[in-house]
Amino acid sequence: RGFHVAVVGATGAVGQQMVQTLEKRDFPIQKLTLLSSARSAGTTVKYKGQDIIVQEAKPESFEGVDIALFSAGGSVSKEFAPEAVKRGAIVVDNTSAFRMDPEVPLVVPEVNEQDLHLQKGIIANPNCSTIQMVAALEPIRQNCGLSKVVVSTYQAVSGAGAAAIDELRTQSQELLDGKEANPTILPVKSDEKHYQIAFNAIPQIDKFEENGYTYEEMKMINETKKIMHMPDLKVAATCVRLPVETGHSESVYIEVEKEGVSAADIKDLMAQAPGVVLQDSPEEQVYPMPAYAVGKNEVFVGRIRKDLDEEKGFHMWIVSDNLLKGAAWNSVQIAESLVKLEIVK
Ligand code: 11C
Repeated sequence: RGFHVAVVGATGAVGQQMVQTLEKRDFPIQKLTLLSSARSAGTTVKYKGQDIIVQEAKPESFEGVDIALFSAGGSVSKEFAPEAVKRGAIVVDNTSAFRMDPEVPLVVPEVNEQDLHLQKGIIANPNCSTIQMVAALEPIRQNCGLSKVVVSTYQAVSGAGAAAIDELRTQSQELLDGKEANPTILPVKSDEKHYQIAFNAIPQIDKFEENGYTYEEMKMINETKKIMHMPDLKVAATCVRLPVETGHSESVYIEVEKEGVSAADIKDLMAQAPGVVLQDSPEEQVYPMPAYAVGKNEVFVGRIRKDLDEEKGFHMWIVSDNLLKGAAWNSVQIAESLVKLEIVK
């Protein structure tokens, strides 16, 4: 016995990881339907040694589907997620299309798995940089309270999709060969200007909002408050793209509510936190790094220090594979929770 699972956007950077994660976790699948835009339809994707042909997504594609994992862009989700729900599927959507909809739970299982019971057909998977941060912050909130978060990110190009990975690779080689960079994708494909990412750092991820923050920064701010059920939490974010292929890193400053918390207390919390691995041993140069987090489902935390001026302030460094915990693994983990909680039967 298993479920009919559909992956929408199966040929994308995240979609491919979703298929691989379903296979690695041995998710109970009776039938797997792989869907994409017309452009990528007809290609094949391997699942358990079999070549599965990717089909163009149409409303009828969702007939009989129990769980549909979407990662093909917001417009595809807006068009097809309601069609899937109409046909009885539960949708786990990895785009920003429905995240802030009050009717849609926004879930990181380590933080707010019980919100899944509120679902009305669509469940949203948060933004990658938000997921890894809240997974680490939730045990601190539970034990010490949390009043303020200031985060600066160091994000990998794979967050912007397969074309951005190609751009980093091609451009790095061109520059090493003494040629000129010819950027066309980053920071935002549809924006007027494009900048070199190889050997550079770009302080723009997604479009600018009227308040001077980028959409990525506002996602981190708004999604964190929603997932942690803390509408009044003070959150500020600065999001930066680096020439790293996969693995987002974050420098996070927090202020707790409880008096007398030490860095050792925060380290103990991280060592016990579900889905989190503590890598913090300065004397042995042990700290998280994206190159070593790639391919792993966990969130890695280190460099935990008490602020030198603020008694309740702490600094930490949080790293995770943005395509796995930040996207594919969190989506499959939500699907596993749906089965465990008997929301899909
Ligand atoms: C990035 N965080 O690194 C973005 C990608 O809202 O799911 C994920 C976009 C999203 O570019």
